[in-house]
Amino acid sequence: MLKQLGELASKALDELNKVSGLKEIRTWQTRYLGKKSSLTQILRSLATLPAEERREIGARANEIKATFEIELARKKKTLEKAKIATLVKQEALDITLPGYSISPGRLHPTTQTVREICSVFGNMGFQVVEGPDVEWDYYNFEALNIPKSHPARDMFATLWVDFETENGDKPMLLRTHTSPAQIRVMERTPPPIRAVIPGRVYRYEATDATHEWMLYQIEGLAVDKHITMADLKGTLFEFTRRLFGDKRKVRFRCDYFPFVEPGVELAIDCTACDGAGCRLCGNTGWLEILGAGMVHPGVLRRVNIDPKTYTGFAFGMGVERISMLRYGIDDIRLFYSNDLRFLKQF
Ligand code: 2NM
Repeated sequence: MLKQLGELASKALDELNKVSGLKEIRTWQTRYLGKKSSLTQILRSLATLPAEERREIGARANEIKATFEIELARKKKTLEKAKIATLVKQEALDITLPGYSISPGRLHPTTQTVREICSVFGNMGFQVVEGPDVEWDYYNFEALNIPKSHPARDMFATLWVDFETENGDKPMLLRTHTSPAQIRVMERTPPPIRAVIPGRVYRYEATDATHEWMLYQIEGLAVDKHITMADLKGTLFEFTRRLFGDKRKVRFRCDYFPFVEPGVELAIDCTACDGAGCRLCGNTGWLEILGAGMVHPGVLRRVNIDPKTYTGFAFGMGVERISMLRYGIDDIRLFYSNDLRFLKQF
Protein backbone atom coordinates (compact mmCIF):
# COMPACT_ATOMS: atom_id res chain seq x y z
CA MET A 1 0.00 0.00 0.00
CA LEU A 2 2.92 2.33 0.73
CA LYS A 3 4.33 1.67 -2.71
CA GLN A 4 0.94 2.32 -4.25
CA LEU A 5 0.76 5.64 -2.40
CA GLY A 6 4.20 6.67 -3.63
CA GLU A 7 3.28 5.93 -7.23
CA LEU A 8 0.00 7.80 -6.87
CA ALA A 9 1.84 10.85 -5.52
CA SER A 10 4.45 11.05 -8.26
CA LYS A 11 1.84 10.44 -10.98
CA ALA A 12 -0.45 13.13 -9.62
CA LEU A 13 2.26 15.75 -9.15
CA ASP A 14 3.59 15.00 -12.61
CA GLU A 15 0.15 15.62 -14.09
CA LEU A 16 -0.29 18.78 -12.06
CA ASN A 17 2.93 20.10 -13.54
CA LYS A 18 1.54 19.68 -17.01
CA VAL A 19 -1.76 21.40 -16.27
CA SER A 20 -1.97 24.66 -18.23
CA GLY A 21 -5.48 26.02 -17.64
CA LEU A 22 -7.80 26.87 -14.78
CA LYS A 23 -10.47 24.46 -16.04
CA GLU A 24 -8.05 21.53 -16.19
CA ILE A 25 -7.00 22.25 -12.65
CA ARG A 26 -10.52 21.61 -11.44
CA THR A 27 -10.51 18.21 -13.17
CA TRP A 28 -7.20 17.40 -11.49
CA GLN A 29 -8.57 18.41 -8.11
CA THR A 30 -11.60 16.11 -8.49
CA ARG A 31 -9.42 13.24 -9.70
CA TYR A 32 -6.84 13.36 -6.92
CA LEU A 33 -8.52 15.09 -3.97
CA GLY A 34 -12.22 14.49 -4.68
CA LYS A 35 -14.56 12.19 -2.73
CA LYS A 36 -14.02 9.34 -5.18
CA SER A 37 -10.22 9.72 -5.48
CA SER A 38 -7.96 6.80 -4.49
CA LEU A 39 -6.39 8.97 -1.81
CA THR A 40 -9.74 9.66 -0.15
CA GLN A 41 -10.63 5.96 -0.43
CA ILE A 42 -7.36 4.98 1.28
CA LEU A 43 -7.88 7.55 4.06
CA ARG A 44 -11.38 6.22 4.58
CA SER A 45 -10.27 2.60 4.78
CA LEU A 46 -7.62 3.31 7.45
CA ALA A 47 -9.99 2.25 10.22
CA THR A 48 -10.12 -1.30 8.85
CA LEU A 49 -6.31 -1.78 8.91
CA PRO A 50 -4.30 -3.36 11.73
CA ALA A 51 -2.94 -0.75 14.16
CA GLU A 52 0.69 -0.71 13.01
CA GLU A 53 -0.11 -0.47 9.31
CA ARG A 54 -2.73 2.13 10.06
CA ARG A 55 -0.19 4.42 11.72
CA GLU A 56 2.36 4.17 8.91
CA ILE A 57 -0.04 4.40 6.00
CA GLY A 58 -2.17 7.02 7.69
CA ALA A 59 0.84 9.27 8.21
CA ARG A 60 2.01 8.88 4.62
CA ALA A 61 -1.46 9.38 3.13
CA ASN A 62 -2.05 12.54 5.15
CA GLU A 63 1.36 13.85 4.18
CA ILE A 64 0.52 13.31 0.51
CA LYS A 65 -2.85 14.98 0.93
CA ALA A 66 -1.17 18.05 2.46
CA THR A 67 1.38 18.15 -0.38
CA PHE A 68 -1.42 17.96 -2.96
CA GLU A 69 -3.24 20.85 -1.35
CA ILE A 70 -0.16 23.04 -1.17
CA GLU A 71 0.87 22.29 -4.75
CA LEU A 72 -2.68 22.83 -5.98
CA ALA A 73 -2.86 26.27 -4.39
CA ARG A 74 0.54 27.20 -5.80
CA LYS A 75 -0.45 26.09 -9.29
CA LYS A 76 -3.74 28.02 -9.12
CA LYS A 77 -1.90 31.19 -8.20
CA THR A 78 0.62 30.77 -11.02
CA LEU A 79 -2.12 30.19 -13.57
CA GLU A 80 -4.16 33.18 -12.37
CA LYS A 81 -1.12 35.43 -12.58
CA ALA A 82 -0.39 34.17 -16.08
CA LYS A 83 -3.97 34.81 -17.13
CA ILE A 84 -3.89 38.40 -15.89
CA ALA A 85 -0.53 38.97 -17.59
CA THR A 86 -2.02 37.76 -20.88
CA LEU A 87 -5.06 40.01 -20.51
CA VAL A 88 -2.88 43.04 -19.78
CA LYS A 89 -0.72 42.22 -22.81
CA GLN A 90 -3.81 42.00 -25.01
CA GLU A 91 -5.02 45.24 -23.42
CA ALA A 92 -8.24 43.43 -22.54
CA LEU A 93 -7.73 44.51 -18.95
CA ASP A 94 -6.91 48.16 -18.27
CA ILE A 95 -5.12 48.27 -14.94
CA THR A 96 -4.87 52.07 -15.13
CA LEU A 97 -8.66 52.45 -14.67
CA PRO A 98 -9.47 53.92 -11.26
CA GLY A 99 -11.07 51.48 -8.81
CA TYR A 100 -14.60 51.63 -7.49
CA SER A 101 -14.85 54.23 -4.77
CA ILE A 102 -16.34 53.14 -1.46
CA SER A 103 -18.70 55.78 -0.11
CA PRO A 104 -17.73 56.59 3.48
CA GLY A 105 -20.29 56.09 6.24
CA ARG A 106 -21.45 58.90 8.49
CA LEU A 107 -22.93 59.47 11.92
CA HIS A 108 -26.70 59.69 12.26
CA PRO A 109 -27.85 63.33 12.71
CA THR A 110 -29.12 62.45 16.21
CA THR A 111 -25.71 61.03 17.16
CA GLN A 112 -24.04 64.18 15.86
CA THR A 113 -26.33 66.43 17.91
CA VAL A 114 -25.99 64.25 21.04
CA ARG A 115 -22.20 64.42 20.77
CA GLU A 116 -22.22 68.18 20.18
CA ILE A 117 -24.46 68.89 23.18
CA CYS A 118 -22.46 66.53 25.44
CA SER A 119 -19.26 68.20 24.34
CA VAL A 120 -20.61 71.69 25.20
CA PHE A 121 -21.50 70.51 28.71
CA GLY A 122 -18.31 68.46 28.92
CA ASN A 123 -16.36 71.66 28.40
CA MET A 124 -18.29 73.22 31.29
CA GLY A 125 -17.24 70.42 33.66
CA PHE A 126 -20.14 67.97 33.32
CA GLN A 127 -19.55 64.21 33.16
CA VAL A 128 -21.43 62.18 30.54
CA VAL A 129 -23.28 59.26 32.18
CA GLU A 130 -25.69 56.65 30.86
CA GLY A 131 -28.47 54.65 32.49
CA PRO A 132 -30.68 51.68 31.56
CA ASP A 133 -33.52 52.00 29.01
CA VAL A 134 -35.66 49.51 30.93
CA GLU A 135 -36.43 50.95 34.34
CA TRP A 136 -38.27 50.23 37.55
CA ASP A 137 -41.43 52.22 38.17
CA TYR A 138 -39.66 53.55 41.26
CA TYR A 139 -36.87 55.33 39.35
CA ASN A 140 -39.06 56.54 36.51
CA PHE A 141 -41.93 57.88 38.66
CA GLU A 142 -41.88 57.41 42.43
CA ALA A 143 -38.43 58.83 43.10
CA LEU A 144 -39.31 61.85 40.94
CA ASN A 145 -42.35 62.92 42.98
CA ILE A 146 -44.80 61.15 40.69
CA PRO A 147 -46.71 58.65 42.88
CA LYS A 148 -49.35 56.36 41.39
CA SER A 149 -52.17 58.77 42.16
CA HIS A 150 -50.38 61.77 40.68
CA PRO A 151 -52.08 63.41 37.67
CA ALA A 152 -48.63 63.97 36.14
CA ARG A 153 -48.54 60.29 35.22
CA ASP A 154 -51.00 61.21 32.50
CA MET A 155 -48.23 63.30 30.99
CA PHE A 156 -46.42 60.10 30.07
CA ALA A 157 -48.12 57.44 28.06
CA THR A 158 -45.97 54.59 29.26
CA LEU A 159 -44.82 51.38 27.57
CA TRP A 160 -44.97 48.80 30.37
CA VAL A 161 -42.72 45.75 30.37
CA ASP A 162 -44.17 44.23 33.56
CA PHE A 163 -47.00 45.22 35.85
CA GLU A 164 -46.98 44.97 39.62
CA THR A 165 -48.02 41.46 40.56
CA GLU A 166 -49.75 40.02 43.63
CA ASN A 167 -46.54 38.37 44.86
CA GLY A 168 -44.96 41.82 45.01
CA ASP A 169 -42.90 41.83 41.81
CA LYS A 170 -42.00 45.37 40.94
CA PRO A 171 -43.46 47.02 37.82
CA MET A 172 -41.03 47.67 34.97
CA LEU A 173 -41.22 49.99 31.98
CA LEU A 174 -39.37 51.60 29.10
CA ARG A 175 -38.23 54.88 30.64
CA THR A 176 -40.31 57.89 29.59
CA HIS A 177 -37.48 60.35 30.32
CA THR A 178 -33.80 60.13 31.29
CA SER A 179 -34.44 61.52 34.80
CA PRO A 180 -34.36 58.01 36.39
CA ALA A 181 -30.68 57.89 35.46
CA GLN A 182 -30.21 61.19 37.36
CA ILE A 183 -31.68 59.51 40.44
CA ARG A 184 -29.18 56.66 40.02
CA VAL A 185 -26.31 59.15 39.74
CA MET A 186 -27.41 60.96 42.92
CA GLU A 187 -27.83 57.66 44.80
CA ARG A 188 -24.25 56.61 44.17
CA THR A 189 -22.42 59.97 44.01
CA PRO A 190 -21.90 62.26 46.98
CA PRO A 191 -22.04 65.97 45.90
CA PRO A 192 -20.56 67.88 44.15
CA ILE A 193 -22.30 66.41 41.09
CA ARG A 194 -22.17 67.67 37.49
CA ALA A 195 -23.64 65.17 35.04
CA VAL A 196 -25.36 65.06 31.67
CA ILE A 197 -27.23 61.96 30.57
CA PRO A 198 -28.06 61.27 26.92
CA GLY A 199 -30.25 58.35 25.89
CA ARG A 200 -33.37 56.93 24.32
CA VAL A 201 -36.77 57.41 25.91
CA TYR A 202 -40.08 55.78 24.97
CA ARG A 203 -43.71 56.86 24.90
CA TYR A 204 -46.84 54.96 24.07
CA GLU A 205 -48.42 57.31 21.58
CA ALA A 206 -49.32 57.73 17.94
CA THR A 207 -46.64 59.26 15.71
CA ASP A 208 -47.07 62.46 13.75
CA ALA A 209 -44.82 65.26 12.49
CA THR A 210 -43.86 66.26 16.05
CA HIS A 211 -44.22 62.95 17.97
CA GLU A 212 -42.26 59.72 17.86
CA TRP A 213 -42.70 56.71 20.16
CA MET A 214 -38.92 56.63 20.63
CA LEU A 215 -36.73 59.71 20.89
CA TYR A 216 -33.53 60.93 22.48
CA GLN A 217 -33.24 63.18 25.49
CA ILE A 218 -30.36 64.83 27.24
CA GLU A 219 -30.78 65.76 30.85
CA GLY A 220 -28.32 67.57 33.06
CA LEU A 221 -27.83 67.87 36.78
CA ALA A 222 -25.68 69.94 39.13
CA VAL A 223 -25.83 69.35 42.89
CA ASP A 224 -23.58 71.21 45.31
CA LYS A 225 -23.56 73.64 48.21
CA HIS A 226 -24.94 77.10 47.30
CA ILE A 227 -26.32 76.20 43.86
CA THR A 228 -28.99 78.73 42.91
CA MET A 229 -31.30 79.72 40.09
CA ALA A 230 -28.53 82.08 38.96
CA ASP A 231 -26.26 79.09 38.27
CA LEU A 232 -29.05 77.46 36.28
CA LYS A 233 -29.58 80.60 34.21
CA GLY A 234 -25.89 81.21 33.64
CA THR A 235 -25.16 77.62 32.60
CA LEU A 236 -28.11 77.29 30.23
CA PHE A 237 -27.60 80.79 28.78
CA GLU A 238 -24.02 79.82 27.94
CA PHE A 239 -25.15 76.47 26.53
CA THR A 240 -27.66 78.01 24.10
CA ARG A 241 -25.06 80.47 22.87
CA ARG A 242 -22.50 77.75 22.26
CA LEU A 243 -25.04 75.67 20.37
CA PHE A 244 -27.04 78.36 18.52
CA GLY A 245 -24.52 81.20 18.31
CA ASP A 246 -23.98 84.32 20.43
CA LYS A 247 -26.60 86.42 18.62
CA ARG A 248 -29.41 84.59 20.37
CA LYS A 249 -31.65 86.11 23.01
CA VAL A 250 -32.71 83.81 25.83
CA ARG A 251 -36.06 83.84 27.64
CA PHE A 252 -36.94 82.04 30.88
CA ARG A 253 -40.58 81.55 31.87
CA CYS A 254 -42.33 79.61 34.62
CA ASP A 255 -43.20 76.00 33.88
CA TYR A 256 -44.18 72.95 35.88
CA PHE A 257 -42.34 69.63 36.32
CA PRO A 258 -43.11 67.48 39.38
CA PHE A 259 -39.41 66.94 40.21
CA VAL A 260 -38.36 70.59 40.37
CA GLU A 261 -39.43 73.69 42.28
CA PRO A 262 -39.41 76.24 40.82
CA GLY A 263 -39.59 75.00 37.22
CA VAL A 264 -38.82 76.99 34.08
CA GLU A 265 -38.92 76.74 30.34
CA LEU A 266 -36.13 78.21 28.23
CA ALA A 267 -36.72 79.70 24.79
CA ILE A 268 -34.45 81.48 22.31
CA ASP A 269 -35.48 84.09 19.78
CA CYS A 270 -36.34 82.36 16.50
CA THR A 271 -33.27 81.40 14.47
CA ALA A 272 -35.22 81.77 11.21
CA CYS A 273 -36.79 85.22 11.69
CA ASP A 274 -34.74 86.69 14.58
CA GLY A 275 -37.93 87.09 16.59
CA ALA A 276 -40.11 88.78 13.98
CA GLY A 277 -42.48 85.79 13.73
CA CYS A 278 -42.53 83.10 11.04
CA ARG A 279 -43.65 79.54 10.33
CA LEU A 280 -40.83 77.91 12.33
CA CYS A 281 -41.75 79.74 15.56
CA GLY A 282 -45.50 79.71 14.91
CA ASN A 283 -45.46 83.52 14.71
CA THR A 284 -44.42 83.86 18.34
CA GLY A 285 -40.82 84.88 17.63
CA TRP A 286 -39.61 82.29 20.21
CA LEU A 287 -38.44 78.68 20.06
CA GLU A 288 -38.79 76.51 23.17
CA ILE A 289 -35.57 74.62 23.73
CA LEU A 290 -35.69 72.92 27.12
CA GLY A 291 -37.23 72.59 30.55
CA ALA A 292 -35.35 73.08 33.81
CA GLY A 293 -35.63 73.91 37.48
CA MET A 294 -34.23 73.56 40.98
CA VAL A 295 -34.27 69.91 42.07
CA HIS A 296 -37.21 69.38 44.42
CA PRO A 297 -36.14 68.90 48.09
CA GLY A 298 -38.29 65.74 48.24
CA VAL A 299 -36.24 64.23 45.39
CA LEU A 300 -32.97 65.08 47.16
CA ARG A 301 -34.21 63.61 50.45
CA ARG A 302 -35.16 60.35 48.73
CA VAL A 303 -31.56 59.86 47.52
CA ASN A 304 -30.18 60.75 50.97
CA ILE A 305 -28.89 64.17 50.03
CA ASP A 306 -29.79 66.72 52.71
CA PRO A 307 -31.65 69.62 51.03
CA LYS A 308 -30.66 71.91 53.92
CA THR A 309 -26.99 71.53 52.94
CA TYR A 310 -27.23 70.92 49.22
CA THR A 311 -29.26 72.33 46.36
CA GLY A 312 -29.22 71.53 42.67
CA PHE A 313 -30.51 72.49 39.28
CA ALA A 314 -31.60 70.11 36.52
CA PHE A 315 -32.70 70.45 32.92
CA GLY A 316 -33.90 68.27 30.07
CA MET A 317 -34.27 68.59 26.31
CA GLY A 318 -35.38 66.53 23.32
CA VAL A 319 -32.48 65.93 20.95
CA GLU A 320 -34.54 65.58 17.76
CA ARG A 321 -36.28 68.87 18.48
CA ILE A 322 -32.89 70.59 18.75
CA SER A 323 -31.79 69.04 15.42
CA MET A 324 -35.09 70.07 13.82
CA LEU A 325 -34.68 73.69 14.92
CA ARG A 326 -31.05 73.87 13.85
CA TYR A 327 -31.50 72.26 10.44
CA GLY A 328 -35.08 73.34 9.70
CA ILE A 329 -36.47 69.77 9.63
CA ASP A 330 -40.26 69.77 9.80
CA ASP A 331 -41.07 66.10 10.49
CA ILE A 332 -39.56 64.10 13.38
CA ARG A 333 -40.42 60.80 11.66
CA LEU A 334 -37.68 61.46 9.10
CA PHE A 335 -35.02 60.63 11.70
CA TYR A 336 -35.88 56.97 12.12
CA SER A 337 -37.45 55.90 8.83
CA ASN A 338 -34.04 55.08 7.34
CA ASP A 339 -34.40 57.05 4.12
CA LEU A 340 -30.82 57.60 2.97
CA ARG A 341 -31.85 60.61 0.89
CA PHE A 342 -32.64 62.32 4.20
CA LEU A 343 -29.79 60.90 6.29
CA LYS A 344 -27.10 61.70 3.73
CA GLN A 345 -27.76 65.43 4.06
CA PHE A 346 -26.07 65.57 7.46
C1 2NM B 1 -36.55 68.30 32.71
C2 2NM B 1 -36.97 69.54 33.20
C3 2NM B 1 -36.67 69.89 34.50
C4 2NM B 1 -34.82 66.85 35.67
C5 2NM B 1 -34.85 66.79 37.04
C6 2NM B 1 -34.07 65.71 37.39
C7 2NM B 1 -33.79 65.19 38.75
F1 2NM B 1 -33.59 63.87 38.69
F2 2NM B 1 -32.70 65.74 39.21
F3 2NM B 1 -34.78 65.46 39.54
N1 2NM B 1 -33.60 65.19 36.28
N2 2NM B 1 -34.06 65.91 35.23
C8 2NM B 1 -35.53 67.81 34.81
C9 2NM B 1 -35.94 69.01 35.30
C10 2NM B 1 -35.82 67.45 33.52
O1 2NM B 1 -36.79 67.86 31.44
C11 2NM B 1 -37.67 68.59 30.63
